[in-house]
Parts: sequence; structure tokens; C-alpha cells
Amino acid sequence: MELKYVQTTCPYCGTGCSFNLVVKDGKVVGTQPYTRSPVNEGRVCPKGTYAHEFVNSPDRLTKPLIKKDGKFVEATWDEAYDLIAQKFKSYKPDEFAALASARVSNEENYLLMKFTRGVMKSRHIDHCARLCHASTVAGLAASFGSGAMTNSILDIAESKCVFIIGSNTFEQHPLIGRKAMQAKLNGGKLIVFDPRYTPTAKQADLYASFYSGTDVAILNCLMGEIIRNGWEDKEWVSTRAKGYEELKAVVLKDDYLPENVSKISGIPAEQLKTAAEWIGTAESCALLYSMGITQHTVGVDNVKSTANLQMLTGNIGRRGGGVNALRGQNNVQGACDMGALPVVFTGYQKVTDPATHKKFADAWGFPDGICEPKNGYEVTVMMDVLTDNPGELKCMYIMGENPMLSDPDLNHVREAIGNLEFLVVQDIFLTETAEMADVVLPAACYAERGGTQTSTERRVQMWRKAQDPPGEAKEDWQIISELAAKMGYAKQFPYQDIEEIFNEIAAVTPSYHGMNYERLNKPEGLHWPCPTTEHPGTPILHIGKCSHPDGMGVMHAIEWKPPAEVPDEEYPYLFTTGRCIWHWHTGSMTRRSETLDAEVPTGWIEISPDDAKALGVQNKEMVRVTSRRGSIEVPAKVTPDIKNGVMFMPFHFVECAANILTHNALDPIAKIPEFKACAVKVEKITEA
Ligand SMILES: Nc1nc2c(c(=O)[nH]1)N[C@H]1C(S)=C(S)[C@@H](COP(=O)(O)OP(=O)(O)OC[C@H]3O[C@@H](n4cnc5c(=O)[nH]c(N)nc54)[C@H](O)[C@@H]3O)O[C@H]1N2
Ligand SMILES: Nc1nc2c(c(=O)[nH]1)N[C@H]1C(S)=C(S)[C@@H](COP(=O)(O)OP(=O)(O)OC[C@H]3O[C@@H](n4cnc5c(=O)[nH]c(N)nc54)[C@H](O)[C@@H]3O)O[C@H]1N2
Ligand code: SF4
Ligand SMILES: [Mo]
Repeated sequence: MELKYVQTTCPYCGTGCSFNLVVKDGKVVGTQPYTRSPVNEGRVCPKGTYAHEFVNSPDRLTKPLIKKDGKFVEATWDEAYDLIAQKFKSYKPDEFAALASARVSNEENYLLMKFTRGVMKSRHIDHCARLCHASTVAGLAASFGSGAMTNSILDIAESKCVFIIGSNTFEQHPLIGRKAMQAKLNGGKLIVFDPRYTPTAKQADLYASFYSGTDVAILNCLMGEIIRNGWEDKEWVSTRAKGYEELKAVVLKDDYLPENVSKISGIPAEQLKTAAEWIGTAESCALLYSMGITQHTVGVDNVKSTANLQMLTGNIGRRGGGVNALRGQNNVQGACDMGALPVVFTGYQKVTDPATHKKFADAWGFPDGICEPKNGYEVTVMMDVLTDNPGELKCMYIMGENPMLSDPDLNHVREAIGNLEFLVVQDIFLTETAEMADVVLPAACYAERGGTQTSTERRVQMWRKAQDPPGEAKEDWQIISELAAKMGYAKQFPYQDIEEIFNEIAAVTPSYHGMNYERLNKPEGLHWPCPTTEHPGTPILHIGKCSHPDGMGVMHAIEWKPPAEVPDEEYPYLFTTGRCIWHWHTGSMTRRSETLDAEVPTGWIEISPDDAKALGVQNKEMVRVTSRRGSIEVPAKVTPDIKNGVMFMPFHFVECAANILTHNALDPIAKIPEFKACAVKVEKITEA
């Protein structure tokens, strides 16, 4: 039988690798390298290698489901649409909220945004970027006028010093990790700061382990050392930055001397001094960060501090430099670009700006207008409103997210979602969240459609259809368009194919203006901003000037604050969470992938040998972990790779769900939860 190869981009992380899907008898059966993408040059990580395995899983959703007397019953699309349309129409605009998805295309996120603001006229749309890089979008925008990764992935290999803080790049963005290794092989230094001795840390020339939640103190300390030694880039600071004097006054305080920060963070003073010297004296230094920086009640402060360091050393708008915020999901950058956020339309055009509001109202042509020009609720705030102010939000439409496992404090989330009158979930599997829905809609997956996605380096690339969706499942854009038509808005959702949606996006979005499928249909895609059809795209931002109207970068003087919940007598351990290379978030896809699931079949908690000894716990023994929010049982992994007093869990596994324990304390600006620090107690489980 003949095999067909279909080039597409990876549905997992924001690196944006390409590979070929191998198709046999109309079904995806494997992956093969596609060597022409400059991002990964034919290489992929395990998730890319096995990205075909979940596609034809027997438990893919194939028919719409309607809940009757607490049980799901299969329904036709018409029955499902009729019920949803009738229900959706019965709510006032702001009783409705939508969650868009970093898993689906730009076009589909744009449509759900248009549906929410145009059809429902609601202000409330958000997605998992809130749990992820909301701090980046706010923090980097305040620093540079644009909230995106400043340099490109290829550029990292050019750097003379790569400083990774709060990113386990080799496991979570493996093909970006490869660029950091290339920098090292080219003679650059690799510095990794992480509470755990991760696979990334193991490659470092200098590794420092510290207590979660002390990043601002550490970064201030590095800046203080750089200034005291005269290693700052005086020209950059005097001609391109505002706020230097205020920053200097804070970072030179005695509190941030290496000896004092050593006490807060647990990093020996000598290591802090060496890191400052390497960063301060390198010809170029690329800073890479991810969730270790953003997922804190001080997430925005942390992000601004990374920007401060990179401005201070003149590493903004420079090759081999930059603040490289590694965006997580395959299309989380795109979902943000498409305005699936409660404060902006596409391209970060503000909802509250009257001219922008009018622009979208005019472009869309809803005869009865669109949502008010007011900001809506963030997903974390939606959950609080649902529990604290019942009746204010009544109905939700969730496309491609699984908050019942991914949001903090799951007991709280269960109560919140339980308070909804009507919930629609559109997914490829019957997830923990879908179980709670009134109607479940079966969606096509990445291998079953076209469309575009935007990777962490702002590179817009295409997906290509390799097989038909299973059963009656439909592409997300078709579902949203058909539902809009049922609700009386066929004219505003007239799309015959997904390309028409992209052209509409390009027309209303300055940074995507110059893009079209013809230009994108090549191995390297295009980086936004790309303002005209002649423009080559922009791999590196802020060359010569930043994106603020006056062109200046803004430094922020920031003091260190501890996490919202710190260990005490009752809950004596610092608890932090994250991921492993084999699994993806709530496991809906990777746990249905035979190979990946076989590698890592369940969760664990990392405990240092000293702590394990004190607790009387052996490796692989079950322990009970309890926080102020709940309690779980999980096998212990006793490892010297974690600091005494700190414990780590991946959040992929429903049977030992880390988010039962986590804390829904929010950064005041970004509204991101503190996934990276709370307090727990741990007990050995003794036979009854
Ligand atoms: N295999 C795999 N890859 C993924 C994902 C996945 O689920 N699986 N998810 C994707 C997504 S959406 C994202 S957002 C990225 C996330 O990518 P990463 O941010 O790299 O992943 P995490 O494991 O969440 O956290 C990174 C590191 O932060 C450290 N850390 C913990 N507390 C602190 C702290 O207080 N300060 C600092 N500086 N570091 C701390 C942890 O020890 C951990 O090694 O990964 C993407 N890639
Ligand atoms: N404790 C803890 N919790 C965390 C984090 C942490 O570090 N620690 N990290 C947070 C971060 S950074 C993130 S990004 C979130 C992720 O949180 P979520 O986005 O909720 O997690 P996923 O499991 O990726 O959920 C995506 C869903 O989309 C579905 N899906 C896949 N493809 C398609 C498609 O084509 N169409 C449709 N309609 N559905 C599709 C999948 O089956 C899955 O149910 O988790 C957050 N939660
Ligand atoms: S590094 Fe990311 S994009 Fe590349 S193959 Fe792995 S999961 Fe996919
Ligand atoms: Mo993420």
C-alpha cells in the first residue's frame, strides 16, 4: 500500500517544529522527519516522534453528546446546535464566558473571540495563557511595549552566554535546548538557575539551586554586582532606557548583597558573583525563562526583573541577547495574538479604546452591535466569581481546555464549574471537564485540518490536513461558524474554508497584515510583525528602539516579596509543580499515546534524601501530601536532584492531581496563579 507524507507542525510545544505525518489507507500511522524547517532541521523530541499515536485512539469523541438525567446520550449535530442556541440566547451578555484554546489554530481562536464578543456580546473570553505567560504579556509590554519573546530560536545558538532561569528547556522545549547546546559548543557559557537539578541544569557550566519564589532577590543581586563592578552597558542605559536611577537605588541596597541574598535563596554568594560576572562581561547574553518566573503572585515583578537585567547589560535589540520568554503550548502565542484575552482584540488592540472598538464593530457588521468596550474576566477570576458571587456567570463554552485538571485548587474549580447552569465543552476526548458538561462537541485534531499556528518566536506556520476526522467530529472553526449561523449570524460567519478566516484576521491585525497563505506556505513561515506583503517578517524585536511610543525601554525598581503561602510548622515543605518530557499537561493526549504512557505511567513527588530520611520514607513508597486545600496520595521519588525543604510534582496525572494542592493566589496584575510555590505537609502512609 502506498504511503503519503504530509508536512505539518507539531501540536505540542511552542517551539514549532515540523515533521511529516505518514498516512496509510487514509489514516495517520506514523511520523517521519521533515528536514527543511530551520527550527528543528528534521529533529524532534519524543512527543513529536509519537504525535500520531493519540490521533486514532479508540476513545476519540465521534458524536455530539447531550447530558440527560446525569448521563451522556449521543445526539445529532442539529439537536446539539438547537439546544445550545436556545440556551445561549436565554442569557444576558455578561452571564456568558468562553475559554479559547492554545491547542487550536489562530483562525479558530479568532472565531471564538468573534463569537463571544459579536454573537454573545460578552466581555468574558480568556484561555490558558492566564495560567502560563500572562505575567510575560503584562511584564514585557510594560518594559518594552511588546509582550513577546524578543529574539528568535536560531539566534540563541549565536549567544556567548545563555542564562536559563525557571525553564527546564531540555525537557519542555527540547529543540530550543538544542540551540542552547549549540551556543555552548560554540564557546558560550551556559548558566542554569533552578530549584531542581534538572536535565537542563546538568548541562550547565554553572548551576545554582535555590528556594522557589526568590527570583527577584536573585536578579536584583546579579544587577547590583554588575553595577558595582562597572559591567553595565552605559550607552544602552543612558540612551535607550528610562528608570535607571530608581532601579540602581534598589539593587544596590544591602539587602541584595550576595551574602544577604544567599540567605534568602540558598545560593552560595560565590555562585551569585560568578553568574553576575559571566552575564555582565559576555559579549552577548540570551536570557531564557518560562514558568519558574511567571507562575507566581509576583510573576509580573519577576518578568520585569529579567527585562531589567537584559537592558542593564545592553542585551535588548542585540543578536545573541534578548528576553526569551519560552511560550508553552503550540499556539498559545497565537491565541493571545488573536485576542482570546479579556482586554484586547487581535494584535493586542485594546478593547477599551473607542477607536479600536469601533474598528471591530464596523469590520464585523453585527446589526445589533458587539460587547461593551470594557475589559472582561480572566479565567482565574471567572472561577472566583462562580464560587463567590453565584448567579453572575451562568453559562460557559470551553473549547480545548481542561481546567478540571489544569487550574489551581481543583476542589474550588469543581465547585465553580458545578455552579454553572449550562456548560458546553468542545474537545477531542471526554476529559475531566467534559464530564461536567451539558453538551459535548467532538472536534477534529491537528492532523485533521489546515490553518495556522504561531510559535514562541512569533513564527506563523501552517498545519496541513492528513486524514479525515473520526466519525462525525468537525473542525473547530466549522463548529463555531455553524453554531453562529444557528443563532442568526450566518452573514457574519460566511466562511467556506479556513483561509478566508485568515484573510479577515490579516485585514484587522497590523502585525499580521502582510501575511497570507501563499506567503506562509513555505518551510520557514513568517515572523510577526509583518506589516506589508513585501515585508520579510521580524525575527528580532527592539533593534534600535523599543516598541513603546517614545521608543524607550522602561526599567522598573522592584523589591523582593515572598510567595503568598510560605512553609510553617503545620505545612513545613515548599511545594512546587511542573512537567516532565514524556507527558503533556492533563495527559489527554500523551496518556493515550502508547509509547509515552509506557515510559511514565503515573505521577510522583520528588523528595530530597535528607527529607525522606526525616519522614522515614523510602523511594517509591506511597505518601500522603496535604495542603490547606486538599490531600492526595502519590509515590515518593527520593532524589538528590531537589533541594532540602522543597518538593516537586508534575501535574499530568488525575490519580494524583497536583492541583488539588496548589494555591489560587493571584498576581495582582496578570491574575496568574502561584503554581510554583505553596506549603504542604507529607506523611508516610502506614498500614491501618
Ligand atoms: N513535555 C512537556 N513539554 C511542555 C509542556 C508539557 O506539559 N510537557 N508544557 C508546555 C507549556 S504550556 C509550558 S508553559 C512550558 C513550561 O516549561 P517550563 O517552565 O520549562 O516547565 P515547568 O516544569 O513548569 O517549570 C520549569 C522549571 O521551573 C522550576 N521552578 C520551580 N519553582 C521555581 C521558582 O520559584 N523560580 C524559578 N526560577 N524556577 C522555579 C522547576 O523546578 C522547573 O524545572 O512547557 C511546554 N512544554
Ligand atoms: N500545577 C500546575 N498546574 C498548571 C501548570 C503548572 O506548571 N503547574 N501549568 C499551567 C499551564 S502553563 C498551562 S498552559 C495549562 C494548560 O492547561 P490546559 O490547556 O487546560 O491543558 P491541556 O491538557 O493542554 O488541555 C488542552 C485540551 O485541548 C484538547 N484538544 C487538543 N487538541 C484539540 C483540538 O484540536 N480541538 C479541541 N477542541 N480540543 C483539543 C485536549 O484534549 C485537552 O483536553 O496548565 C496550567 N496548570
Ligand atoms: S520540541 Fe516541542 S515542537 Fe518540537 S517536537 Fe518536541 S514537543 Fe514538538
Ligand atoms: Mo503553558
